[in-house]
Amino acid sequence: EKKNVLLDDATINRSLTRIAHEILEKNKGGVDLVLVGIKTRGVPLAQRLQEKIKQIEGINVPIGELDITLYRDDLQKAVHGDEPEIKETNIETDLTGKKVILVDDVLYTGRTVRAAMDAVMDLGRPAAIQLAILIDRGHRELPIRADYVGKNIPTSEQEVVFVRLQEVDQIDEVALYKN
Ligand code: 3GP
Ligand code: 5GP
Ligand code: MG
Repeated sequence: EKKNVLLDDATINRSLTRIAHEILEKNKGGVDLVLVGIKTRGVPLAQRLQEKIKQIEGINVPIGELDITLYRDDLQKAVHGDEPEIKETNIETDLTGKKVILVDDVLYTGRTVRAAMDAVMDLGRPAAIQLAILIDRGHRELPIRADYVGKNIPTSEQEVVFVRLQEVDQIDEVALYKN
């Protein structure tokens, strides 16, 4: 196993600062935005974006959470075409007319985001749904792309991107593992 550090804490922080600015630019401010983090690590990323938007614009954007995982608990055995399942939604804000920004750590096949869009549409009628992602590792199986990307990391299917965040893992680091 070989480990290759791709992003350190300073780089992650700069990426999130840039994304916060991009969100505010694209949406002409923070009004009517809702950040929705996809568990586990999409949630602290959404919180960090909320904090940055507060610092930049003085606006408190509401936050929600979605829990979406593959049916199988063994990720190594996950097969192409496996459908992610919505386990839990915790979104208190009424999404109707809002611009919903989904936030996740890694974008891969796009199936998780598709499931997240389904869950959001079930809860209301948002004016728009956008996607912010820390790492885009490629290999999409659906016509889905992110509006805001921390870093594009072309990977082989054998490689795994390890995202570790202070709130969950006591360290901020993105690394590429090769088996
Ligand atoms: P996350 O919940 O913080 O995003 O899906 C459970 C965890 O397993 C994820 O953490 C993710 O980091 C990690 N993981 C690593 N490789 C994969 C993969 O190929 N698919 C999925 N769904 N998760 C993966
Ligand atoms: P997708 O549904 O796009 O295939 O995968 C997205 C979800 O699976 C994300 O929530 C992400 O956490 C997880 N995932 C997929 N591949 C990886 C990976 O290489 N590293 C990490 N950390 N998570 C991954
Ligand atoms: Mg994730």
